[in-house]
Amino acid sequence: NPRIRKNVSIIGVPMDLGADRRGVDMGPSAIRCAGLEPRLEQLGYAVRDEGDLIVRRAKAYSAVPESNLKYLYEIVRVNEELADTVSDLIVGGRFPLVLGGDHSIAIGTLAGVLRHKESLGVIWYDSHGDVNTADTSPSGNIHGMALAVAMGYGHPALTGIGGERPKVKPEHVAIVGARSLDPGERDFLKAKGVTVFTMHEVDRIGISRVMEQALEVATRGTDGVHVSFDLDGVDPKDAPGVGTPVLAGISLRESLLAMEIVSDANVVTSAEFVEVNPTLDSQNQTARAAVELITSLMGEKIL
Ligand code: 4U7
Ligand code: MN
Ligand code: MN
Ligand code: MN
Repeated sequence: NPRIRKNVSIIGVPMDLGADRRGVDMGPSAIRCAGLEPRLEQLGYAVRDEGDLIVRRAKAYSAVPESNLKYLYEIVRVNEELADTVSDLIVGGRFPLVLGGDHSIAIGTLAGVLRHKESLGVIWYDSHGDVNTADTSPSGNIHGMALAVAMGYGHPALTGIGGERPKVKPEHVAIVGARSLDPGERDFLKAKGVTVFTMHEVDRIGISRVMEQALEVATRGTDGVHVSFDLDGVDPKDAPGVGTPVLAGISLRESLLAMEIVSDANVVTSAEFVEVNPTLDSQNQTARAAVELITSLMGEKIL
């Protein structure tokens, strides 16, 4: 897999401030416990675990509810650190693999990658759109705003993370698996021209054609593709350990095929796997699913 670098760095971000349910901060630990590092080593990668960033507890902070952006300033601080970390790893020739944590950490990951890319494609695998802003969000939870921020929409404290750098362009984004969009998100996605493969398209044309088309969107005119994988994109039967499960989703089998198709395209520059909540899981099933999805993305073949 030539685009994916030989040297992989795992970065844990035990963040749960962007979501209402506590517990997603334990995601990085659960994914490590499911055997991520040895599995990547078996694929021939030189893996370095960079450990976890430090995230302060929710109790120590005010949610700043009047701005409809809960825990704004601690989320900004962590994402600035994440952007710097990811950027430094890329400079050092390493592939950044970020483990969440809630999806607000995509803001920092993408900000770090975009210091090195003029034009980055994004595959956003999720049951949600994550394109709310403070004005449209029904919850004030920043994990539901991360993709909008990455495209440059939202509170300046969020869109400014990582400093001056290109933003993700709507025409280079493909959302896969959407089945829960807020009214303001529908308007936003249509107005900006973001490509959305909802469950309707997955059912109609199948996951393999969806992924081929998503790759077309994310590679046309770009110099790399970032995969942002929210485990709630997968059906809750296969991934029950997530904070905001949405029924009738993409099966784990289809999701593994999706990652294999992306892997075969040799375009991936960076990835994150987010929203695993071990407190809602059973037998670490969702973290184990995450490990299978990661190894598929990183080129594992059955035969
Ligand atoms: B996730 C929601 F209202 N849209 O904004 C919101 F339904 O990263 C959910 O995809 C956001 O898990 C889910 O709060 C964020 C809600
Ligand atoms: Mn998400
Ligand atoms: Mn989601
Ligand atoms: Mn373009």
